[in-house]
Amino acid sequence: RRTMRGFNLYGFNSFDTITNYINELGTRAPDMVTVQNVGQSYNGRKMQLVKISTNPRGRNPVIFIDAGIHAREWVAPAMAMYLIHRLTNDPKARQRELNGVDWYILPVVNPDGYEFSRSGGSNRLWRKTRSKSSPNNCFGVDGNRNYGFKWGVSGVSNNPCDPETYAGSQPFSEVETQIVRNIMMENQQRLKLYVSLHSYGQYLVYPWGYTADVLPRDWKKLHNLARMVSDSVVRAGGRPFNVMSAGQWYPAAGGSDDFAFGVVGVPYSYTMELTDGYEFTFPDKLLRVVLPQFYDGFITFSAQIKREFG
Ligand code: ING
Ligand code: ZN
Repeated sequence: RRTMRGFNLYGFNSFDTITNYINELGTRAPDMVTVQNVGQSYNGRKMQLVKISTNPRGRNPVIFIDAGIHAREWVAPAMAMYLIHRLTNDPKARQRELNGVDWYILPVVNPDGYEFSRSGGSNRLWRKTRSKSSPNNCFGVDGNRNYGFKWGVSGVSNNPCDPETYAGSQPFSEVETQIVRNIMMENQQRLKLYVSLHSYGQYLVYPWGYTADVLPRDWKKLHNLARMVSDSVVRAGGRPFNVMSAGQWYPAAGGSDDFAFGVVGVPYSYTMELTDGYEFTFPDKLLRVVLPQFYDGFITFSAQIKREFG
């Protein structure tokens, strides 16, 4: 279905198309949607946070979703946009997932990398940001190794030319991870659930990512909610998620979910890896099948946040 200036709900939209959609939504539904400018990417793309709320008090628990820290994982921004669409268009959402819970969504954390990956040819599998490091003139940092918690201790490269897991010259060297950190810190008190959307394998993982040897004290709460989310996706016809700590999958430090949990104090923090079987080139034809299935997982997330913090 096509809505709003070329935006394709079941497609991989350009960053500009996504930005236009967001701004139009803010104009059309100002009672529900607030668009906040949160800064500019390394290459100067304007990044906007979509705040969706039907609650007047301004004291509700906040769910923060980000997507697209990894350039090539196109399903993640598509899911974020589908979430925005459903939350603002589904009449049931007002009584259900929006009732008593505010949603903050940043659909493309790494717009420079996303557009580089979209530009075709050998760039399709680009993962990192597009910042230039000196003196070697290589490009990009792995945003999900760049956060300031146990930075660099595992699963990283310190070579700026490594195409996958270069952690950066220091924690938060990247403006894009600074932007996400600032959103978290500004909303620290109300932030109760953070989900970072990726797309590689069907995994729903929680802290700690930096090690396989330690679990958080209340890991069972994290684990049980992830299982409930997975079950609701299965009930909607989707495939189950592999649920474990990120480190049990493979240890990697400097991830956003560890930072949210360990530094910001967000009680529920996850990395959600959407779809399996297609690696980084999930066919757009199948988005209309999987996005609604994943959406049911977010209904389950919000029900728990409302029960516990509403
Ligand atoms: N996977 C994640 C990555 O950044 C991950 C896995 C999650 C690692 C959380 C550390 C913390 O490598 C993908 N596909 O990006
Ligand atoms: Zn990823």
